[in-house]
Amino acid sequence: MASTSIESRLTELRRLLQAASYAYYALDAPTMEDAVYDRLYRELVSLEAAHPHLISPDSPTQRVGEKPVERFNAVAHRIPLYSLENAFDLADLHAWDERWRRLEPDVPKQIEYVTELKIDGSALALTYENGLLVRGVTRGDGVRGEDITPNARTIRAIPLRLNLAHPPAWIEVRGEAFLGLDIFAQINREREEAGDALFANPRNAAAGTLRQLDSRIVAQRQLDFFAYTLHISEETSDLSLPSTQWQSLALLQKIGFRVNPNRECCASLPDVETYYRDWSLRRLDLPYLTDGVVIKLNDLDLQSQLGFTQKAPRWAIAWKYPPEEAPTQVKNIAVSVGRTGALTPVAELAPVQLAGTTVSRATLHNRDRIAELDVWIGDTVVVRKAGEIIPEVVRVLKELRPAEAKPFEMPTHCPVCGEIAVQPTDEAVTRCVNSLCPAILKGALVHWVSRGAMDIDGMGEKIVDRSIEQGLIHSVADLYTLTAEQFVNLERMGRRSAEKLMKAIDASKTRPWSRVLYGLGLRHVGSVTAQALAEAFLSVEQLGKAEVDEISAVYGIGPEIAQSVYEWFRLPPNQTLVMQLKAAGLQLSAERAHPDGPQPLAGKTFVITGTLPTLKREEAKALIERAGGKVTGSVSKKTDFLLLGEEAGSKLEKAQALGIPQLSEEQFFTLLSRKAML
Ligand code: 0OW
Repeated sequence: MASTSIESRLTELRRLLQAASYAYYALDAPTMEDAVYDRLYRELVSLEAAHPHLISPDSPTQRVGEKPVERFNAVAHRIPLYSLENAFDLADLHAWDERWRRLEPDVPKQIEYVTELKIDGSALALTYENGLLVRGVTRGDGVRGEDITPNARTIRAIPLRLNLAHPPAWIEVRGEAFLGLDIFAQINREREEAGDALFANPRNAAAGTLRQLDSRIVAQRQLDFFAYTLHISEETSDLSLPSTQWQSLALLQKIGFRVNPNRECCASLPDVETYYRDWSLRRLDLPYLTDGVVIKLNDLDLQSQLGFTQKAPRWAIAWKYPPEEAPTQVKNIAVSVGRTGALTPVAELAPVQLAGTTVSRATLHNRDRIAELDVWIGDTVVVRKAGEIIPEVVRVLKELRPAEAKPFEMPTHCPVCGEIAVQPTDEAVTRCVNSLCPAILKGALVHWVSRGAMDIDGMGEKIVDRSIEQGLIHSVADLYTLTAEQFVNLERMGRRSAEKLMKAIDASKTRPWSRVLYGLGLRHVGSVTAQALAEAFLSVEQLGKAEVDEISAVYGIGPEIAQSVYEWFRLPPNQTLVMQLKAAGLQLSAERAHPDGPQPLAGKTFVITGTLPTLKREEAKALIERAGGKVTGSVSKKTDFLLLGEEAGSKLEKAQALGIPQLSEEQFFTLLSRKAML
């Protein structure tokens, strides 16, 4: 193609893709099938790859950075990013109204208020110059925030270029970045699996994600965004200065932003109250968290006359919804033992309706919390679920304590294995430290076979439980000495599935060293940390010999993790475990222990998508596995290559988003032969 026609094709593709994104995100009215979007996106990617000098910053392919940044710079907001005064009941709302009216007594009684749902996320300020996104800054302390532009660019609901033919020199847009409830639950499931701490609620998860140094992780988290404030430097032929908040919201949508649709322009405070009451229940069906209603005087001139207090605008107020709380009775307090041996007291409750769900258990966290609450078995307590997905006991209604109530004592021994439980001095948690404790062993096994670790299909929780109960397994190494007969003897395990399970266990021996390290379940060592450690220490011997400061010298590894790793390798049962795994032939070093023929793809994970020119998918899979590689069904940050055929699906976009290299079949063969010659 001649360069002009390439340029015009590139411009056309970008325009088509941007229009489709605008319709999908800003108007909530998709105009293009995903498959069509994928095809155009793929064409744009390959055209840009062939002509990198023609890539423009607003191209949809430029949303994800290549590698993590060291840190974010602090930036002063051009206009402070204020917070909001709170109202907790109708009286507070009227008090606010009287307060601002005392400052502007000439304002007529009858004026307009705009009501917006208060999104429970993290505020973000975006700057556009000549219509292009140039900066994204977190709220910070309201005066200065962190410049997290690479992360803002990954948020699909934030346009890289404004939908304006003649944009003003400068536009600033503010809004709330947030995580939908189902995305939030999925992120916590992944963190649970990775042994990382859970996010307490979507707000923390959004704020934490915005400040993530690696924008590829941000891109995976699918942050969303609702805009609510617009500042412009001057009018242009296609952007007139708004005179009300209502017009501002409409303009925000027009120029390319997602604006919350559940907004209203109310003619009086009683209408505001109606809106607040209507949404107090309806909001529980929304796919994102809200914690109140933001009420703003609609007239922008009046807003600027009223101005701001030290911390918030005088012309707006947040009428909060009370956290979801309900009283119920504590029937019993049970202690569960988690994968890390932590003894967690849980209140078993009389079932109660809370935030649209039936709650019958609530965490009591640890011994200290129980003492603080002074909760007894039989007490009536108030349970709360205000955005935190795990309900918790807030307070005890002591005046309702029945005569038969009994105080609860945290057990001194593990309820599962009977060994002494310890409470490290600097921790609130009580922990079982017997690495052979069935509860710990069960957690260790479930973790070991999980997808992110050794990925052993067919070893479900039931089989894990039965294998432990019947004394077949005392450590994860025992998996590799079991015979099919032993599995067959587990009730309801047929010969075929026993054989299949044996194959899956055997196949897990090719998992790379980093996955084995992650599978061992060292405290604070999630999958990302394990990868970093395995790249820094190429074998288990190297890591086992390393001093704390050598370990903490690895990028992203803090002293706490380093200490935990150092101590783990000095516990005799763990040293025995490592020896057994080595004897079983697992990958305990980055180089392949016993290569049987060339292993040019050892430790590499592939995803195959689309129809390859000559190879069938099964053939490609066999080639990869014979060369020591692994094939998985979905693209993730653990994927090393995407083997790309025709009519590839959305896996391509995800690979793009994660910066994962794509290979044509031809490049794949070259890789096989080239590496084989190394
Ligand atoms: N969270 C929200 C929201 C909203 C700003 C304008 C000036 C001061 C507050 O949905 N819909 N509208 C505003 O208006 N702020 C909101 O959230 C605030 C921003 C900073 C702290 C709160 O998250």
